Amino acid sequence: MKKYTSVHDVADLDQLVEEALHLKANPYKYKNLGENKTLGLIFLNPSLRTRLSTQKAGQNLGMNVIVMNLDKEGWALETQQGAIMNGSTVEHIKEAAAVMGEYCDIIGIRSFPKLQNREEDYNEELLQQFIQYSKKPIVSLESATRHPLQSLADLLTIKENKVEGKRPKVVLSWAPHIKPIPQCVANSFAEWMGQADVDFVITHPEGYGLADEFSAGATVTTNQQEALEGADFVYVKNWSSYTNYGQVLTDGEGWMLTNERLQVSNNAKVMHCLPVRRNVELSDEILDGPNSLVLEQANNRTYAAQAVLKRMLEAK
Ligand code: SN0
Repeated sequence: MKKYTSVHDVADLDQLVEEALHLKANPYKYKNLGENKTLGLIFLNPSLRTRLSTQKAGQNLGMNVIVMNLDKEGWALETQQGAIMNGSTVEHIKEAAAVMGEYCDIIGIRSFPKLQNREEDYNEELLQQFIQYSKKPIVSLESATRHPLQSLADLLTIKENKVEGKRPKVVLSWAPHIKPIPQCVANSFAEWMGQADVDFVITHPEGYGLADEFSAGATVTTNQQEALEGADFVYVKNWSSYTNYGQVLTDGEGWMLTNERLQVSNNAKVMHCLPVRRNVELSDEILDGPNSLVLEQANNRTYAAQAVLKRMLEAK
């Protein structure tokens, strides 16, 4: 595997899931695979789970791991081709990515969308330039449009918790938030569920439809109760509008999931990628209740990352 930026980079999804579950059971089996190899993790935005789980995944494989908070510790990066750099940017991504490529065997990069210009964000300019100029395998640690390590961990979690022999009903349910949030996690989850053996439903208020390329094949409804009927898994997530790009269109009154709302479900397990705003996105009663899978999802982040890094190390 030369890059891991979306589900489309995975040729055999089932096998990757199996591999991650195998690593969960045997985390140190390949502890020599990454000997004398360097994993560089570059962050342009905050992170807790992605940083720690990907670092741990690299270490489990015997890699040296270096982390840089490029937004705080690096020079201000220029990404425009042909820019006359007489302003606030100090270093062009052409040199920055190329230099990191010299130091690292695999690079992970996190860069959120700016949520100002849809075309710019959805072109994934920063990620594409990193791939081009670093010349090294790139793992997305959440890009402008997707969060593929999260989605792989989510798929592992569903696989571990589903009833054997039953095709589960999985619902992605929009949740309220206080500020504009990227579509990445929702896009990515939808894209992965589209490839998984599940019945997939997305529910959100008017104006929150995801881009067609992500929601294709899903049942979409603005009636949350209807969506929750018979659900086995409910994935809770806020995102800002794609059509009115980056806007918050509603305060989302009534959309926060509660046990009462879940009564129509099939005793659904509840998922969230974290960080979660308690009692805005999700109620305490659910997060602290027996059906929450949020900590197991976070735990599975390590093995999702480890499976991806293992494949990249083996490809060399
Ligand atoms: C990010 C998102 O894409 O939803 C990262 C999730 C892994 N989440 C946020 O930016 C939350 C920020 C907040 O203020 O709650």
